[in-house]
Amino acid sequence: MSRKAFIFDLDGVIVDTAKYHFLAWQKLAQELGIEFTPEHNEELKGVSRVRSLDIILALGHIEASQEDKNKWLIQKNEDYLSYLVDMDESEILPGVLPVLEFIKEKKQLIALGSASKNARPILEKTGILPFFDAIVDGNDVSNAKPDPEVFLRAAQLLHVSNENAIVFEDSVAGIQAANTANMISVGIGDATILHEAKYNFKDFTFMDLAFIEALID
Ligand code: B16
Ligand code: MG
Repeated sequence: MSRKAFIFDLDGVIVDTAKYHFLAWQKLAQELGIEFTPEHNEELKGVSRVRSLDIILALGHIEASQEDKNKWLIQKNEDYLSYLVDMDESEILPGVLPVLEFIKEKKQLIALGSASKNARPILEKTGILPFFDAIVDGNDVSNAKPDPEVFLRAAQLLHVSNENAIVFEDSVAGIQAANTANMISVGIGDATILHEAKYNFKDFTFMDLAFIEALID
């Protein structure tokens, strides 16, 4: 029996950082005179920082120089990081810790597969960094989801074949990336939106540990 790699997305799966991304993007949008709503924010989930700014500028029909864009990207990230200062283990989404603990108990492997360039400090602050055997984040990949690069790299680092990898994702692009990589995709969130996933759970509290056990056997 070969070991399995359980690959977790970060935002929307382990922690809800979307609310902080929203506040930081909204502040910038306001300064630029662009209306930016929670509905717009949904479209930024799992999307890289650079691409997110392009989407927001397009909403306001603003064409900007690279210099301005770089300045706004730095400003947004500084605002975002200010919301993370007090982050601790209480921000881990319900049901995640028991799943991480169970996977470790069963001597299986755990990786992170996130678009965020702030993934490491978030794992550190929430105290779950030691669970991870490999971390692949926005600093390591050049192709964003739905390109499978982030998950392929994680499986490679763990020396696990793609068929033996299981991906937990809350974004449509992430589910598509997992499917393209021939990995088992598990949608966390709205099953209607994530209908391309092989399995679906509203959140980790709806996931029985028997589900994880069955994937290992
Ligand atoms: P950063 P994930 C993604 O994280 C977020 O969902 C997305 O909203 C964000 O723009 C992206 O990370 C980049 O984050 O600005 O921290 O580099 O869902 O892939 O874990
Ligand atoms: Mg996500």
